[in-house]
Amino acid sequence: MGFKGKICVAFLLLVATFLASTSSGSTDPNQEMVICKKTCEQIIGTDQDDKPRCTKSCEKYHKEKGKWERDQPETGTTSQPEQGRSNDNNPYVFDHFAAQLETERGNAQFLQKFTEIFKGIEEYRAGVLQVEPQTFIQPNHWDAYALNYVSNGYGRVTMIEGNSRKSFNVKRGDLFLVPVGITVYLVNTDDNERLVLAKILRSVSVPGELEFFSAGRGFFNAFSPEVLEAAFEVERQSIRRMFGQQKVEQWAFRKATPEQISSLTGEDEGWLWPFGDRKDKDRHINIYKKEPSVANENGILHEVNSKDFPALGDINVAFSYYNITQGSMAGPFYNTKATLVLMVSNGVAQFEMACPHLSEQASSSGEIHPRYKKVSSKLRRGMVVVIPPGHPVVIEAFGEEGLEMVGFGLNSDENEWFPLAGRDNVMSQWEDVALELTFGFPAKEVQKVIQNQHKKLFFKAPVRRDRAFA
Ligand SMILES: [Cu+2]
Repeated sequence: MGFKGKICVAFLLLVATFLASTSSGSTDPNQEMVICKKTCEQIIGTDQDDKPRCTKSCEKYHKEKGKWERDQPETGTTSQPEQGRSNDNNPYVFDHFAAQLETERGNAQFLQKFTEIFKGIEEYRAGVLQVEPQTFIQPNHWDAYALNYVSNGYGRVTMIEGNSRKSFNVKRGDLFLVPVGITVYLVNTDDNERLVLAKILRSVSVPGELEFFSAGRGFFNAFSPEVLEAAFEVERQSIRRMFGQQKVEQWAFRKATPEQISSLTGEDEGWLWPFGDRKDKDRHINIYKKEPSVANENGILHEVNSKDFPALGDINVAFSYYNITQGSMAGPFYNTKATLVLMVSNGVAQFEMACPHLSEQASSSGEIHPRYKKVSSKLRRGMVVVIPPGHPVVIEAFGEEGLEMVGFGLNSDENEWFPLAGRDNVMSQWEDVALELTFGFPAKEVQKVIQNQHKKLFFKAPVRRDRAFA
């Protein structure tokens, strides 16, 4: 029995309502909006000030979604999934994280395991950790590497590696890696802001199964008292007082006093082990430390890979952060090797992706064309889309605000991404003859199309009321 403990009754009700509303097929849009708003109250959101913004984004999302669905042609696209997990038509979209643990002081939520079409990334799990102000998370260790991106708030992280201890402060924009099995504790040091971490874990035991171990949660209780007496060389009474049954009920999130917090905070501390035979790798970095990889009026891309932050090599994940201007889009582009897990942290997105997998399924019923199915969906804050390697994709900031997305590239070792339009696009390197033989037109005509756009990656999005290609 591991990290499966308490699930908030409210959340169960929420899920039950959601499933009941969707089991009969399409969801009543009003009902869906109610659920979205409840989600703002209960699971999504970063701080109190964010709730009205979240609620407003539900309204926008449903308005845009309704418009978008009316605009969709009858065939050739897959629809928005209506359940908490990915649905059969669109296995790439996950519409929320499931709470594994919900307490007054914070919660931990994970996406379902990656299976079937996501072979090759089964070891990974995506999650979100939310910690209330002035809250301490008791020391624990996991059977997984954990890469954390601080998407809101302020905290202090401490890791124990053998005889050494390292503490550092984190804030929005920081990435930090907790190596597998290393004891870590964490405190939200702020008085008002909720600390929110977007997480990718990579299991080393059973693929995709996560187990965590915490002394505060009571793993010592699994042992016979006489064994503990012998191990600690103390009397039974001390053992009872220290590891007694009442401790089992305590959960890892604990309210800390201002005095406790101030004694836990301070400057970043280095390894205390003087002769460090361990790799003294930096465990944290700020994504804004480096210049953005791409920046123009339509968007900014920040990327961190294992060259910038060697600790990422341990988990084989690269990080990216897309900030797409309102009315703009990113792509088309594709990743050579990595599977990109994109989480919407703000705004409403529409993605379109060319997928040969789903069209293969279609071809078993005799249909051969089109070879690539357009997979598309609207995404709002708290939703996740998974883009497999090689798949061309476009992400558009939809609606009335900009779009922010946190991206984790899984199996990123030696991964590259290539634009398929605009500056540096793959086709711009092709020889004229290759262009002619591919498109069946003189190379000059093809060049006119593929070299017209001068921007890189981020472009102005189409005007949606005039859907020439819908
Ligand atoms: Cu596919």
